[in-house]
Amino acid sequence: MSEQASDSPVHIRLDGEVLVVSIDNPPVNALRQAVRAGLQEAVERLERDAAVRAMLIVGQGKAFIAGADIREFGKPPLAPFLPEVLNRMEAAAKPVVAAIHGPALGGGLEVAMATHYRLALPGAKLGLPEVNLGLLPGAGGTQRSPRLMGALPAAELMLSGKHLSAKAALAAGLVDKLVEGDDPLAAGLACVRELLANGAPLRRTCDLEVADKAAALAALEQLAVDTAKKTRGLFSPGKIIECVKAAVQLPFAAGAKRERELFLECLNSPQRAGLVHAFFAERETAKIPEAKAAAPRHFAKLAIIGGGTMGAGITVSALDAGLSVVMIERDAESIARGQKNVEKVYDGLIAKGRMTAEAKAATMARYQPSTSYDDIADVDLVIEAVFEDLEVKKAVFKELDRVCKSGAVLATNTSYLDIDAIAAVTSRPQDVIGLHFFSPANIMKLLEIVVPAKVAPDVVVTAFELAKRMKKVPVRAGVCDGFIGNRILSVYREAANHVLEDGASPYEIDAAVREFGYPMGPFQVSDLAGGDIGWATRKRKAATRDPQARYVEIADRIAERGWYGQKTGRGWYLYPEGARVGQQDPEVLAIVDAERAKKGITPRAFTHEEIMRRYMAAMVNEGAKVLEEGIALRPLDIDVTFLFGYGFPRWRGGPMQWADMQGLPKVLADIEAFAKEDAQFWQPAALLKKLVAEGGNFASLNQR
Ligand code: HSC
Ligand code: NAD
Repeated sequence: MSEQASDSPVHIRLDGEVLVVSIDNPPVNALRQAVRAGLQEAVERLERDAAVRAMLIVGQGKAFIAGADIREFGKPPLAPFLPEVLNRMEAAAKPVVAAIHGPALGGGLEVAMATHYRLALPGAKLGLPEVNLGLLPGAGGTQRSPRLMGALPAAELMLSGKHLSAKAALAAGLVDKLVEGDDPLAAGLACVRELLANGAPLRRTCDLEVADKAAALAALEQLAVDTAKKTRGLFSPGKIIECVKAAVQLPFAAGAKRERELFLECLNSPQRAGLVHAFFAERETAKIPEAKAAAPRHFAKLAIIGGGTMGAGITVSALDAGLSVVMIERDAESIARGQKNVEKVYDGLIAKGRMTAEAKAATMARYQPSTSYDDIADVDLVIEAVFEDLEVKKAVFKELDRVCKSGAVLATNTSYLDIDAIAAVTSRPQDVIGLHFFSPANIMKLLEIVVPAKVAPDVVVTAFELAKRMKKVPVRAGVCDGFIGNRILSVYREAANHVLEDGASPYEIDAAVREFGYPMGPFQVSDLAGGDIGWATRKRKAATRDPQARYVEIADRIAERGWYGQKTGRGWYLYPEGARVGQQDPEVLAIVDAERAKKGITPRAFTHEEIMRRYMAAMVNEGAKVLEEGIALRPLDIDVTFLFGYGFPRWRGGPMQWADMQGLPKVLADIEAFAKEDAQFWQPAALLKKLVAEGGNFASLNQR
């Protein structure tokens, strides 16, 4: 029987002598203010009600408690605060037990660590993933976890953001007991009754000492050095280690005070804002207009046309999602190579001990190689990944139209080509869609779902369902040259070329971009992907290029020499004997100088900040154009595209979020200043001007 206001997300009732506290805040029982208030009320009842001998906390639905309510960060704080509620709970003179059956993350695990006994059911997932949001555990988690599991394992858990299974949590000392079944209430009540019957003593985590303090401090020193190298530019990891040191060196209350100070520093940092934006944006992109009106078509069997780099990677993704695949290639030799490309991925996993030969055989049993289109008459969905040539793709789609069953979804993995034109060669444009995977397709999370004019809504929804099955992050895009990502990329890459020709070296530009937080700069990326790819695109576009537009020929000069990057041993960098990290090449600098001289350009110096202002202004301006043309639904779709497909630093939230955080007037002022040098390239987007005039921001457009 509920003895509380029915609208409270915390149900408190007495079961015999046990106060059962059930958290009921769907979908994941986040600790919003009303939940904290409910918990506090329960603790007060525990303290004052003589009929209560113990308290049990359980979560309703699929989670125990997934942590603080992330939507509350950045808003004025609302009492009661979790650390105080938990300290009071831990101090209670009667036992408190947590029975964990699903995610117990962040503040959720902090609740559990402040109880006196913790049970875990098979589906439990325990972790302190605050680092992924630019935070640290702020409700005693940095002080209690080292006391339970040891300083180094606790720090590693917090730095990795990893979730532990029930078994792993038991081994780590985070929980006291594993119980079978899926009913946390029954298991929890049985445990509480046993504890009461045995007169088990209270065990307060805050009273424990961290084990082996001297060794722990030495290990933390080393961890701090390693972490600073590994998490370049990130703010909260170093603070997490500071908190763990405090846990080793200080009494609980003093350590918790230090944790609060550092938590607030993290909370107020721009990195927290960027990372929280990324968290929600990643979950929003699947919310598309078509989903309201249509259901996905059934699919179980796929055809992949082409077994090259992309076709093989997509095949692996499909097989890993439990789907069956018929791969089609041009001839016997090509299909043998295609199959080898697929098997290479699994053999790599076997070599690393991450797959067994039996599992590979079971997976490959769902794979069928073929050189005949007649073998795909019964497939539900086709993904074409042949050469990037419109005529070749049109020929393939004519074949698909001929052989595929009615209602089959026909997708192309083109990077740039006009999907409306591809759809038009079929008798069923309503079934044709773009599925733009990124390389390596079995690893990269981004999937641009490109929606041509005539496609049926249920095909779009099917594509999103496929993304979900393949564990990809889908982004809805419209048809244009390069869709969202590659279209914007080609513009800021051009801005980088301008800076190169005007005076910065490729090595300075790469360094500036890395300093901003990217793992690699654009010239390193070009060397990795192969300079021939961009060269081919430039040649394809040469006929339609505006002769008035500035064109930087330096990359062509490099490619003409056959310097395609890593695969040829040199590109923008030198890669002696297959080295993967390039060395600066004086000959490249000489080519750059010669090209400048040819155009009469006197090179000037650029600071890293000046380089990035141009790089980012070009990115944001083109992003705004992509939005005003409806190619992207919302700014967050652009952000997610860059976070998951282009290595944009997650802690900056994405380019549009970055622009909001800079202030749009500042970005527009930069573009207008650059336009004085090159008015054709730097044409401010109408949407950007409108937002600045209205005092608006991109975030306001995410609410659609
Ligand atoms: C934290 O806990 C800080 C603490 O240290 C407290 C500090 C207090 C200090 C005070 C000092 C004064 N909040 O992912 P899904 C939504 S930080 C709000 O699709 P799944 C999500 O947006 C937090 N909403 O489901 C989505 O909404 P939609 C640490 C949250 O089954 C829906 O739930 N915890 C939310 O694939 C379903 O989510 C974390 O970082 C939250 N905490 O995965 C855990 N969590 O339907 C973050 C989820 O409207 N969450 N939502 O789109 C996760 O990792 C995953 O969501 C789960 C479920 C594994 C829980
Ligand atoms: P690739 O050259 O590695 O593979 C293409 C394969 O298609 C070859 O194995 C070839 O034999 C096969 N093929 C050609 N014509 C065929 C036909 N008529 N029938 C059956 N098979 C045929 O190329 P890739 O890098 O895998 O690119 C494939 C597509 O994916 C292109 O449209 C490309 O733009 C796109 N794409 C590539 C990348 C990338 O980084 N490589 C990223 C995203 C998208």
